[in-house]
Amino acid sequence: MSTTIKGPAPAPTQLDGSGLRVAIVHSRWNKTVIDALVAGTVSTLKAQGVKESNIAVQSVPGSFELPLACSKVISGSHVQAGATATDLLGGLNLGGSSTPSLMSPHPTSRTATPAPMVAAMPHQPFDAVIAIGVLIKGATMHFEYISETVSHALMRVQLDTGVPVIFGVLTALTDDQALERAGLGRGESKGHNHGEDWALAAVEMASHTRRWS
Ligand code: DLZ
Repeated sequence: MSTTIKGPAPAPTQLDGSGLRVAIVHSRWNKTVIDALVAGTVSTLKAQGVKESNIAVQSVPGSFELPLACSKVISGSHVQAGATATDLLGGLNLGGSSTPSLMSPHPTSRTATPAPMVAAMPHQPFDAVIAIGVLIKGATMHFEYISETVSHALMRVQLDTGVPVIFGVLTALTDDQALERAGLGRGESKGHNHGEDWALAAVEMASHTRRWS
């Protein structure tokens, strides 16, 4: 029996992602969690019919870089052949029993792949972009400033461009909160991988936006 009323209800109509192109832009801070979220996102996109060849993955250093990267990915102004979802997943840590502390002073030390730069499909527009980041509160005000700035900026990108930008930025107060939201919980329950919800939101919003255009 369900013990919570939280969470998204299913879309009212059947989703079909087979004709959609979706970009995932993710940060590399707190990489254990990022890897799981990206993997959950990609597998749900594929389960909704999005072709692997129509999923592009771009990494950036931290969450603060997400809005500009999303904007550029949408405008197509950066063009560099790069990683498809498959390439990227080959370098991801998708499981593993031990979960070290997520915090690290140097984000590149958590980078599985050396920042493969996008874009699998230059010159082709994306129907949706999923911005994925993991902010974990530390001792300073950094978390508050970045969380607020990035959420506002991502909203601005989607309103300015008309392309759905899915908010896949976890703002966690503890490591455990972040792990649970990536299905990596250390307790009895592993939690739920929010990447799956973000993929569903991307397919639904991309479909709506095509109809509304
Ligand atoms: C600097 C920083 C810190 C302290 N924490 C995080 C974090 O928890 N999650 C995240 O995505 N990024 C973090 N960053 C890096 C910033 O987002 C950004 O990459 C740098 O300030 C450079 O602009």
